[in-house]
Amino acid sequence: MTLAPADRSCPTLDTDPFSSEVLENPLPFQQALREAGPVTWLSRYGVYALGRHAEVHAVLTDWQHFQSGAGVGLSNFRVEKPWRPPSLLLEADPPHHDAPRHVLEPILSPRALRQLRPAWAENAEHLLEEVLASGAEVDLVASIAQAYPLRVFPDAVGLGREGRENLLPYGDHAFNAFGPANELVAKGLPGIGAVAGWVNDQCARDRLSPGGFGAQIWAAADRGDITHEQAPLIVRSLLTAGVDTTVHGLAAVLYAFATHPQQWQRLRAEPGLARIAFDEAVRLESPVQTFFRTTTADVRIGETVVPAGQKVLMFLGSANRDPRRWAAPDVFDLARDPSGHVGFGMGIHQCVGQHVARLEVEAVLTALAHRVRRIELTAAPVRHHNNTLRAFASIPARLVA
Ligand code: OVM
Repeated sequence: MTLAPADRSCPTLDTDPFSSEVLENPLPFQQALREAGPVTWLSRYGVYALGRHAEVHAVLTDWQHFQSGAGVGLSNFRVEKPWRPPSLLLEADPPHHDAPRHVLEPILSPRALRQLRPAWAENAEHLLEEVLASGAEVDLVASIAQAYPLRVFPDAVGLGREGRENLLPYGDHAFNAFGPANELVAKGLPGIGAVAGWVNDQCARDRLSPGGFGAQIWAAADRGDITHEQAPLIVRSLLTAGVDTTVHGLAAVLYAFATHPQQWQRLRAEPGLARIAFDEAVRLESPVQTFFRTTTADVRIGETVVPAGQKVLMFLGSANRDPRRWAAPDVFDLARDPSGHVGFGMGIHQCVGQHVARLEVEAVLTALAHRVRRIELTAAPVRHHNNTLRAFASIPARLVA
């Protein structure tokens, strides 16, 4: 049986966007999707897909017609039981979404993060010294992109020392689980019970050290801003969304500089460009590639009427390279204004942790800009496939001090 759209005039693509071929290089599929029209039926999964910036942006900012409460993955929570209790933030709509969001926002705000900056900068300098001392050639993924967030972020949440290695496989599985139940999901299943058990245990009040993000979430429950039942699930959101995303964002910006040496010289001359560099790398690489919404009513997109209750897949990475929105979209360019990219989403669900990510990446890039003249690839980078994330397994490189 091939699934057909309700509205026969809607263009159709039969490609599986979660196949290993597309995950290895999604750009040709994304171009075909953008060129097919403002909305396209994906026959393989029976969902609508958006690849252009205008429509992705419009859907992200219209939570009334495009809900998250039925899940932001392929599976509809009203039909299928989710693999874990839904996130109170990501997989919720107003009004339920709002109290958790308002609790988390000030805890992760630029103002609140100011006190972390000196320690995070020092931490980045220490890590870089270790990396430079470790030898001529390094894997930028393991030695920096994974190592740095795993040093600073769990401490900021207030986690103990034991078991932090569970964070990466947990996040990797959570992001795979937004896609279809393919072999990437199957590969995570045998270990996920133990990993998720550890993550859930860390969300309890007595596991979280005073002053950290986790303890601040519990303090909000004491004030009555959220319930004590909600608190551990909001801590869980930090542990789900706060590690792999930053790791792959850092890898993206390091890869971008390794492949654009003139831009690296520009950053060295002007380290204040570190934040622009990160946003430009998030635009170009889009570590989070896709999210779904579910229509709450019949809605028109372009010429197509999408019926109520339909899943709509937004290709953030495609919107971020849409030539209708960006000049020379495939070029990493510190001279451009990358604001308006949808790599962190847009609207009420826009990444609440983005300031944490920015501070981490700024610390690392600033340390590198002061110490490293050149970042040179020494072998071909290897991609890590995930149903939602655009990621690297390894980026072999030489850092020339
Ligand atoms: C969550 C969450 C939020 C954003 C992304 C995400 C796995 C999860 O609240 O658990 O991806």
